Amino acid sequence: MKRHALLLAWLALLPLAVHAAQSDQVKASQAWIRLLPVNLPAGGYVTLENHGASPVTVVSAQSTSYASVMLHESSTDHAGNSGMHMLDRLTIPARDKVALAPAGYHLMLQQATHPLKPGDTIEVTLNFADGSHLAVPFLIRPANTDN
Ligand SMILES: [Cu+2]
Repeated sequence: MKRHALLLAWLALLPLAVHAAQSDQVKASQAWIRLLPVNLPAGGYVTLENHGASPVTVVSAQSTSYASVMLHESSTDHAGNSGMHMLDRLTIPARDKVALAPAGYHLMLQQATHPLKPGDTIEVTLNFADGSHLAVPFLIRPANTDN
């Protein structure tokens, strides 16, 4: 009887195993970085579209071109002061999209590991909650780029 219960438990887990990797459900587009002078932290922007039937969650990001990449959200408090805070995850609902854009969600890239100039393309890897990864090319654009 015990063995039967174990088998049932195992079968219940099967649907999870056949789920596509979160990275396979996501299409990244319009990825760019606003390059600021004197090695100031740069904002990274991208539209993430989830084509899957289940939500996907970005838990971190990294790049060989920056020492640190964080998920941030810009916000304005009731007094009108703007600031930003770190997010430890960003979820994209099933069949929906989330835009990382100026004044909202963004990647904060700090300490470039090599000289960068407008027109360059660097790779940023997004890490998902299920352990899958998506490497996204980001175009480096000048500081005065319009949103
Ligand atoms: Cu930020």
